[in-house]
Amino acid sequence: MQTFHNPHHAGHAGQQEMFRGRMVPCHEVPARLDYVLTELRRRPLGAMTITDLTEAALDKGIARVHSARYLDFLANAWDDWVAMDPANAQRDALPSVWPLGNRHAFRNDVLPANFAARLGLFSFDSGSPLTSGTWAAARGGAACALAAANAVASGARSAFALTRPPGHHAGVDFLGGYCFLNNAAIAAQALRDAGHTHVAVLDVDYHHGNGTQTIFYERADVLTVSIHGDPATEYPFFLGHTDERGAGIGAGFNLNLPLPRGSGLAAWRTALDQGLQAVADFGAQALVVPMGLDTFEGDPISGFTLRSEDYFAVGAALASAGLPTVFTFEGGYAVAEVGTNAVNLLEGFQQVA
Ligand code: Q9C
Ligand code: ZN
Repeated sequence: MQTFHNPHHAGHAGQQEMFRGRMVPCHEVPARLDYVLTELRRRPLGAMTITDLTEAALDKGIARVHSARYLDFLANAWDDWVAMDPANAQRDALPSVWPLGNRHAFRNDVLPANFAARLGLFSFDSGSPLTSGTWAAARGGAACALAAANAVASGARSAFALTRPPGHHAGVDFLGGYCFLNNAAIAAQALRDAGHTHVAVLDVDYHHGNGTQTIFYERADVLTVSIHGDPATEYPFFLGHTDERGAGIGAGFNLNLPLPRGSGLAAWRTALDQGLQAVADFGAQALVVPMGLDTFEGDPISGFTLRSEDYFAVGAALASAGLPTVFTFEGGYAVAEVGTNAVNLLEGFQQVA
């Protein structure tokens, strides 16, 4: 399994996130990726590569998923933030005002001239700091996702996009949940564009993959499945329920498998089998796995109880789908264990594949 890793990831380094009325240290830190790289060097699964995708190919792949208005905002966000106040150069950009979504509240069609308002327009939480290196890091991650999709489209059994910030909470035109560009969606769309007629996304991060769900919600060519903490009590709260099945021609092509906080391996594996059955029934030709390791028992912000050794079986079950598979690195905040857990999953996959 070839790994594409992102040399720009460490430029995205938030200081603090808002949590219940106070600022707390960021959970989504550069060391997360370093632990995975270190473990992959100790237990190699294949070549480790930095992608040499052209800027033009990268722009094209990103624009297949995200809106021009949002990309323009992201590309200029840091400069606009500093232009508001030179002292902002020392502070992360975080939103503090939002337009809501219902049509009897605020408008979202008029682009505010004020950057703080624009930041709110394109965000859904105050836990996702935007920093000087965020755009380069997010772009580098999208490049990894595209390179991984290209490798799989060219015949590789699997490929791993090892990058941060993560992506599965980002939508067509919004950031949130530590995510800016939706790497998994970019990979899925690239697989479609490479000729795979049916692409499935099976999201195993602890949190519902709201961005990916909304991106493909009205499409029948990309099945989205997510196993996650019940949004009644767990982030991102406002999406991820079982009655969200897709809309229009996409009706029937979204499957949510929420589990109560506290769920362990047995319940989780039952959900995984349901998800894999849906992928098989769909007739998927390729699979994208947004790979969050925040289902781990030691995760500081999550509520499932998978143990490190359980991830071998998770990887093996994913391999049993028998599909060309792209993995994207998503959550997992038990920093010292995230490398072991990620490589356990990928090694479990590779041993069966
Ligand atoms: N103090 C991903 O796993 N809220 N995103 C956490 C904890 C945000 C998780 C609050 C969680 C986002 C990619
Ligand atoms: Zn997560």
